[in-house]
Amino acid sequence: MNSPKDTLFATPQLEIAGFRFDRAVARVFPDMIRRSVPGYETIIAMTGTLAERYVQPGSQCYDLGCSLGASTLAMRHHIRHSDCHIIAVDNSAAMLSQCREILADDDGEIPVELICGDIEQIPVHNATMAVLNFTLQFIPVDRRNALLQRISDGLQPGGVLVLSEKVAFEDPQHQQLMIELHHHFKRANGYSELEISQKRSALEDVLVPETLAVHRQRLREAGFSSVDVWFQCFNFASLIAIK
Ligand code: GEK
Repeated sequence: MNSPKDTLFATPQLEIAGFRFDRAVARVFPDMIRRSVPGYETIIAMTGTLAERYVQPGSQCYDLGCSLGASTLAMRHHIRHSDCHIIAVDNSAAMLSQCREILADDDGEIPVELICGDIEQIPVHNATMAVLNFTLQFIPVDRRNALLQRISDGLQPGGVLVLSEKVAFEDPQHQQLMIELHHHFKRANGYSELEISQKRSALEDVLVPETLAVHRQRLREAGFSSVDVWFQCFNFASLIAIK
């Protein structure tokens, strides 16, 4: 997908406000996420592979924090049953309106319901697949258990949750190494030191990473019987959790 270049943090800002998913971000989002998240494109492609395997006839799929609908499109084009339904939710009106345009140009046959709303309020039922692709990290830590419990309760036995997150590490030396390697990745993708440091400040307290151990335990407590990492590059990881 061709998208305008992300230059949002290219010029010095006197005060860095907390990061928000507004129109300026929605406009450059595909470029921003591709140049910032190592493995993003692989994770999206494999979401399609997982949809092919896990989505059952007559069931629902949820893309929670859908942004411009990349995971929705991956599922839509790989689900093997025409009687399924995808529910894509985001609370950014700017993201949703652009997502709506992208979906209008897509020829997939599976119906997609777009909801501008809070994923903490959306009922989940009769699901065989749910995707939280780099979204849980924006939910306050003390509310993450409740959200995962609701998703687990709404999944059929055998259903899958794909949870992708920026993660933290207990070992301070390893944590520092992962941050440096991630910054190297961003520099190699054309971001300047100023852009990297201003974006980092904007995400402080907005995006809160946790360790993989915390994610695994939370998923198990929410009722997932099989939980493990299927993809990781530096401090970005994706887990498969089977109900
Ligand atoms: C992708 N999954 O391309 N309710 C609904 N949406 C929310 C909430 C909330 N409480 N909090 C944050 N969001 C996408 C990428 S981006 C990841 C997801 C990133 C939304 C927010 O508006 C944004 O669109 C998305 O979650 C996170 O696969 O930018 O790092």
